[in-house]
Amino acid sequence: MTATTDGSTGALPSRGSSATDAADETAPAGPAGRPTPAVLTVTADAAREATTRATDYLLSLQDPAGWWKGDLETNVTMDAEDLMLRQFLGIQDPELTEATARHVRGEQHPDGTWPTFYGGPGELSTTIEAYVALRLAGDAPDAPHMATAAAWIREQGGIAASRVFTRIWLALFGWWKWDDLPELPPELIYFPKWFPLSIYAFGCWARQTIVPLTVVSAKRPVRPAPFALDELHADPRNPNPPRPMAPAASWDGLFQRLDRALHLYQKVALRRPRAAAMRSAGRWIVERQENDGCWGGIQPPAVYSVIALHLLGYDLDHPVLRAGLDSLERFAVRRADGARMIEACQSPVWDTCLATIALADAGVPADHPQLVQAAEWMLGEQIDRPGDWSVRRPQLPSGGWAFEFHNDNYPDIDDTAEVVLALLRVRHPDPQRVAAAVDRAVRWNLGMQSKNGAWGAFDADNTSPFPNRLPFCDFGEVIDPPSADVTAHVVEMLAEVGRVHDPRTRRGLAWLLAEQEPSGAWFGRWGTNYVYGTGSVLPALTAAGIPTSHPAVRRAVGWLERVQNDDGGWGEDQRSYQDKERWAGRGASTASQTAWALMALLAAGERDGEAVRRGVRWLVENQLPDGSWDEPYFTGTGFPWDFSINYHLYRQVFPVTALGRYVHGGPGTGGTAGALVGD
Ligand code: R03
Repeated sequence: MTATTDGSTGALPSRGSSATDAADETAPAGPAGRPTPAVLTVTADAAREATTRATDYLLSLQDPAGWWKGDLETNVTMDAEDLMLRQFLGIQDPELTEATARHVRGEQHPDGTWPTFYGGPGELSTTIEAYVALRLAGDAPDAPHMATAAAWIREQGGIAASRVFTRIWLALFGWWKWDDLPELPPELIYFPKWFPLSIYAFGCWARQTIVPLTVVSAKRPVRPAPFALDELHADPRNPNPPRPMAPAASWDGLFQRLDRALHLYQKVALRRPRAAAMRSAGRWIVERQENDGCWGGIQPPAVYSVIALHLLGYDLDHPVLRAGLDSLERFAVRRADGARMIEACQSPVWDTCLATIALADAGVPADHPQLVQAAEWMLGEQIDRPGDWSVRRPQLPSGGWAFEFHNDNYPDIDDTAEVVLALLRVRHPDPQRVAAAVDRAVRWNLGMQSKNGAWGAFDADNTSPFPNRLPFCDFGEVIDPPSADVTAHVVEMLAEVGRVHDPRTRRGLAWLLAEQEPSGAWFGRWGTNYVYGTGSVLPALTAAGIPTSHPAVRRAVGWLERVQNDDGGWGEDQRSYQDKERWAGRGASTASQTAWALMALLAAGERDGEAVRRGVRWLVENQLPDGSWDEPYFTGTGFPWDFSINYHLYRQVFPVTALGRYVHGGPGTGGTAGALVGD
């Protein structure tokens, strides 16, 4: 379906004078191998044409059911763990194994390693898990690609230096000792919700993963594989050299000694109470299985829940395990060459609300059938029952949205804010229904505000300092504290529903202003990194009435201008999470990050500035003939540095939003949208 971007005959309303007097310049070369227009003058015409092509492309991606969903690309531990799970359960499938192995092989670097993001360095645990997967697929240890990988693994310290999750997988096959892993007692399930190490003190993803792992850790299963992994030890004679204990007076030292005590307890634990704890954990797990069989819409709880329930006696053909295994198979994506890639999770709600905002801001009419269909689908996804979040908010009525197709237990504040912003942009045939849904969502998000005035992603006040101290927690984040990007999305939502003066909005705004870094940027928790944080916050500030002349806005504009690349784009490498001095705002230009910077600058009133003109030109020059953009770089964040995501729709939806706002103005450019729902 081809849409003109403003529903008229295609001639868009002329813009202000600014973009039409852009100097004619010969465009520098675009991406290698693609013809660059002989002379590209970035004028309103070029931007408008690019917007129309991109809008038509994005519209063409919508599913007939009304949603959008881009591949959610992460790293090969997802694929490796799928093969290890099948091996452990004895449900290997030769065709699946080979298709998965083909994907894993294809991601290996020439130096034998596997990275966690495009262009990133080899990562030890990822490389170990990929190596094991290929051994399970039949690759010989003396094959060149395997021998190179094994040599690198040994140089990095071998299995002993890998993360706990990796060593848990290896312990399932006897390749690592359970005694050489941190304890996770199933009695954890009994801790009251106010206890600092209650399972509700953990982020929701960690909670859903740890509960099943307490069962696995107590059961200590070993199902030997048909080969050893001695080649992965730095010293096979001493596979697990003793690690120095931290000083007893330190938190780490305390928790290491607690772990030692738990190891002793594991040996003497009374059978009946422990069995009762494991049964409680089993019930907790089954109660949280989603309608489609998954757990939390993400891979880790699903794989560990299937293993835990199997160890508790559930047969593989038990409806719960059948549904669990089927849900994991739905995370498999077949690439063009038949290779099979496993997604860590899926993002249809997130992709659909972002696509709707993009298309509306790019001039697609508010009553365009595809936007109405998207709104209809989103309305059907609103969650109307309590989840784990209600442990901290027992009186709060539900009304949020989750990230995935099926994840009623764990709606998130970010998706809820963005879905509201999307719904406000669509003229739905039943406006009362939309208003009621928006009202429930706004009340839920307001109710989920943390004590400090800001918002986390899945829970309120999920800030306990203790979970991070556990020896088990050596990967990713295990708590869900408020972040600038989520808080900004909520403040922008509150502004657009007419709650600018609500004291809770003002507290969120005050928190954002206090969170600004000395550089002028904001940290990005769920997107990479400072460009994402700043791109989220500036539109929120101006939507909430902060003038573009405000010092905080001016400092952010200055930072964005300083980090703009010579080619006019913006990019920020994952290394920004490791070394902010060197990498904050630095990296190869990408479509999504260039768009985030433009969204920030447009919100700051910089539409006529040089930085915006150069950024728009970068998007125009790097757009492909079909209206899309390439983006091999990972610009999404699961866990800073540890787990990066390439949301395949980001490279489309954000450039459409940025170009749309450049061409049309409107929300996010200092303009104000109509308030649908008042106080
Ligand atoms: C930006 C969007 C809005 N946002 C939604 C973010 C969802 C991001 C994907 C979540 O996927 C996960 C993958 C995971 N892996 N490992 C863990 C994990 C969690 C979520 C994990 C890490 C440590 C522990 C438990 C699980 Br402990 C691969 C709000």
